[in-house]
Amino acid sequence: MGYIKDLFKEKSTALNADIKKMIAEHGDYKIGEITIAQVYQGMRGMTGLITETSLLDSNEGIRFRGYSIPELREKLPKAEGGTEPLPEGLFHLMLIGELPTKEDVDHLTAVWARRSHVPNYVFDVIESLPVNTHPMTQFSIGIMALQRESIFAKEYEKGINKKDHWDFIYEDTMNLIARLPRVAAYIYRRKYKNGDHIHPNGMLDWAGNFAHMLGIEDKGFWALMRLYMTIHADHEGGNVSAHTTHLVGSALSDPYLALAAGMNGLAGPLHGLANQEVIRWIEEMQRELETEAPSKEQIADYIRKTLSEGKVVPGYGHAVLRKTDPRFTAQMEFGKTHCPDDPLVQTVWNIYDVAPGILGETGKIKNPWPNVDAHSGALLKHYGLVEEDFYTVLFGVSRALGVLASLCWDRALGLPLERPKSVTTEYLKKLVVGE
Ligand code: NMX
Ligand code: MLT
Repeated sequence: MGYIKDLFKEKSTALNADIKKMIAEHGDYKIGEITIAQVYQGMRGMTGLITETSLLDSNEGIRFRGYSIPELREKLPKAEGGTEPLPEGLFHLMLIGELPTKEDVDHLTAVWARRSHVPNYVFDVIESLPVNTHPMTQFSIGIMALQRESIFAKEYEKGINKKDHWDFIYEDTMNLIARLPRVAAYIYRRKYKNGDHIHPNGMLDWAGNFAHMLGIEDKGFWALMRLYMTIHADHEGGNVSAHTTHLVGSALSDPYLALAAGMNGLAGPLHGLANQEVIRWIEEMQRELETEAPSKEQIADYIRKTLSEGKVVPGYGHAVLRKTDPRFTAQMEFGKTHCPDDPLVQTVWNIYDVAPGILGETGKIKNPWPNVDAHSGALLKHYGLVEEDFYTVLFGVSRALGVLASLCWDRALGLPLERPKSVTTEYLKKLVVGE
């Protein structure tokens, strides 16, 4: 048993005991009330899930096991000569609950490199799809094809003790995370580079190797990938991709089935696909205004036009956040260091200067501030990753770290099948008149 697995067993056994005690002593403690409005309005503010890996504060943003993004950029181990955190370190933090040492991170890099082989039949399945199939669809199908490799599914079929579920979910998690960059890079090179594939380099870290397999050797891009893979990994448990992975996993569907389901949610334009939509929206604005660098006045008019057409301004707003997303700020800081003169990056900053005021004026948009997706595409374009319909796949590779670490916790804590109650409007009508 690898030592991170031993550590996880130790931590989860201890938490299991704490939870049993909490339920025994405080099981009836009320943590909120549910209103009819909440039931109709996407369950906003309704606490109904346990997710150990991260916690969101609506004003401050995400904290991973108590650490904010600026803290993680400072404290997580970095690649040799690198400036950004290695996502392996974030995974260790989410799974174990403690900051890793550089040795812990190197261990994970080595484990994932060793487990990263993707069987050829997975590539055959991807090849059977028309090349113009959306990359997120190819990604989800690639993960589904890999499901044949699930150790949990095979062991469950043989018959395993419920106490051991976590062990096989952990094994699948490690194998799946190790394989995802290869699947994603394969889709990228297939779709945009005439199938001219690049072999993995087993000497590189997980994100560095992913950048290498995409075919971008600029070390600034490798740094961006390490930051990108770290900041997109988790956003507590209620977001669509995390919640879906957790829900599907609660049926004891294995990590491949659960992650593919989560990725299908991430592929929606109100969730992860917004990063693609942001770039398309900016490019449409540039085309319409016939300028690469629209002025703030022109941007303001274009935002008003978008709103008047009943469309959303992609990259702005959030279901929970009520301030600028710290993931946006981290990317802005990266841009200020690495590409302050890039016209597209500057346009993103100009939008940031004018959009919140206009969105706020509508009086109905609860959060007029930018989210993570408002910035990422401009940085990717800067380094030559110009195919925006691939951007959500990058988000998905990163998101796997958080949702699969959580799936390990779900099974280690023995969380049951998720099955909330639903009612009809007719039922509520009778309820409010006291029938
Ligand atoms: N542009 C225009 N209208 C908006 C926006 C926006 N950026 N954000 C919210 N609204 C509208 C929203 O559609 C709703 O309209 P209506 O009452 O007519 O149905 C109204 O404002 C109230 O919505 P909120 O309660 O502020 O937001 P909600 O929690 O329902 O939705 C989002 C959150 C993220 C879905 C929403 O802000 C949005 O559609 N943003 C643009 C898409 C986006 O950037 N998504 C990425 C989120 C981050 N991620 O990666 O997942
Ligand atoms: C996310 O990263 O999942 C998004 O910000 C959406 C959310 O938290 O609801």
